[in-house]
Amino acid sequence: MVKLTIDGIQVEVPKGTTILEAARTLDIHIPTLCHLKGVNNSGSCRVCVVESGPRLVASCSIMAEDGMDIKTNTAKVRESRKTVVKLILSDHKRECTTCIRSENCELQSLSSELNIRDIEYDGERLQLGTDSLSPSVSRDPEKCILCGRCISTCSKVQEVHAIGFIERGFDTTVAPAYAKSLDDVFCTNCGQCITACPVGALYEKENIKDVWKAIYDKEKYVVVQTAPAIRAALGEEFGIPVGTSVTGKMVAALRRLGFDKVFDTDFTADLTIMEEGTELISRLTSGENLPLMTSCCPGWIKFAEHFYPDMLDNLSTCKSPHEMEGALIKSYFAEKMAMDPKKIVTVSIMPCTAKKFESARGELSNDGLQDVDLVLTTRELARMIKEAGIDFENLPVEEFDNPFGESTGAAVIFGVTGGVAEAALRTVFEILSGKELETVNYTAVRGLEGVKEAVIELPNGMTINSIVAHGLGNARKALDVVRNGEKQYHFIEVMACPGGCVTGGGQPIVDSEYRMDHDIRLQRASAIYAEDESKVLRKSHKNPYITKIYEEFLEAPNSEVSHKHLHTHYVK
Ligand code: HC0
Ligand code: SF4
Ligand code: SF4
Repeated sequence: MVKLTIDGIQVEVPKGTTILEAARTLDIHIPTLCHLKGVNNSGSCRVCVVESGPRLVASCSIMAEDGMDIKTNTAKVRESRKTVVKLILSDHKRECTTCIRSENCELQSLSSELNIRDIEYDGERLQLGTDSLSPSVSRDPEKCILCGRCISTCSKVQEVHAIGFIERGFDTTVAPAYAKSLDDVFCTNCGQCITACPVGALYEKENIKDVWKAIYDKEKYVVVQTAPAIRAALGEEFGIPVGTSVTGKMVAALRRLGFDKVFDTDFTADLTIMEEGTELISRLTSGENLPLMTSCCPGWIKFAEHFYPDMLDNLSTCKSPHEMEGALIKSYFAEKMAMDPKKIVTVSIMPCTAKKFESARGELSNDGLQDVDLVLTTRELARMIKEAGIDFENLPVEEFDNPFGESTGAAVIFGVTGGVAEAALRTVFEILSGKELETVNYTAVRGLEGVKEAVIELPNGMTINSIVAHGLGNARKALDVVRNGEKQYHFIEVMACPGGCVTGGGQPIVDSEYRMDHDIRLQRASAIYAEDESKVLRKSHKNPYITKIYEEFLEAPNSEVSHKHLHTHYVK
């Protein structure tokens, strides 16, 4: 332990605690900008400076030491912080009223908090233009404040290294090497850089106008579906606490926006378990292409295509659940409604920016029609609800439409790391053993450890070895073990985003100050697990609508019809 004084108060903290963290134990607020807990503590912006004796030091990166006398709120400290923020603002494209991050911008809040009213250094600005070629992530370097939070996320957490600092001095900017577009480099479209960015320099490619246009078009029948993780986070955009599930209000809001049907991606998550579970059982029997790797995360798929092309045969051939649902809406559902599938527009609300890229992939289509036409992130949906003047908090609770509205607890946990593995194990155990599971929860695959292992012993003596990785840096660690033949596994779940889809690149952006004391991955996951626990049915194979769709249309898991609509292939 070390003892120090902060603003005249004595405090004792464990060795290795930063001055910033030590101050927080006394409820002393020090503003930050480049700091992002667990990701970036470079101390480069100097907003968090405090006085330590005669020196000003960056409290986010300097450790507390015995005998320190720290002052966090002197005239010198305040002036220094103001100067730093004014210099950042002097080179910033200040269009706050129309900025995508207006009211959710850390620079805007900081400027207000420091009572900055005039910027005496206003001068030359970089004129670089926006990179909007990627179908998922747009980049406006004129709003970038060079904090490096996105770079640390892409390099240290995701280990993709798609972006970095380029050029020097005044010309420094954050971009892919040689100032290429994000569309021209090995970016996985995960969008984790967006949720790390404190300002409006990185944001999703917006498709709101396309969706309004489809809704207004009288000739079109517009069908929406929502991913498991949306319900666990959408409320945050309307001031509802992090970790609150808003499923019924979300359905009500979508109806009021004018969608003709409101379906749940959870239905096809259950269907994925039937298809992928059957694939696992047949690979376990034949011993071929093991381990089976999950295929529902498009960030992970693109990462595998770029960095592990030798392992693509291990991927499940299942399309991701929302793509399966899109395909079924334009076939099974269109047939039931006696409707021309060309008139149907399928819209997916996803916590994910990579789903925008995925939906445009040529192979995710049938008879010349894309399975999913448009993808909106949770943030874009919130913007539409606000634009329509809907009072979200006071909406009634409504139910999804059928035939794609019923789901089990196994489906909703897809939204959190370990969820796909847990859902698959619940079903595969019962099918292979012919016995009812006594404990439904597989806790070994839950939680935030980067790579989790679970060994499932079946009553017939068979063993299934699984691993679960979340975040692409962790995926690398897991895959390298498999590639080097160090260990044998049967099943691998990978989700590109740390925490899984609940903290996907399209989810509401929570500021770095809140994230210092709360882990939003755990908070949103708890909303998902509570929804699972509240369901009467918690295993995918028990969903009666799943039984029905096999009887009426798909025949059997992995049948020829299901392959036509529900399966895909990969690009080496
Ligand atoms: Fe996910 Fe999904 S669980 S990838 O993270 O499988 O985006 O929420 O919708 O499709 O179901 C995202 C979330 C989905 C899909 C499902 C899977
Ligand atoms: Fe890196 Fe993901 Fe951002 Fe692409 S989207 S630059 S891979 S963090
Ligand atoms: Fe998208 Fe989920 Fe994959 Fe993140 S983990 S890229 S949100 S599918």
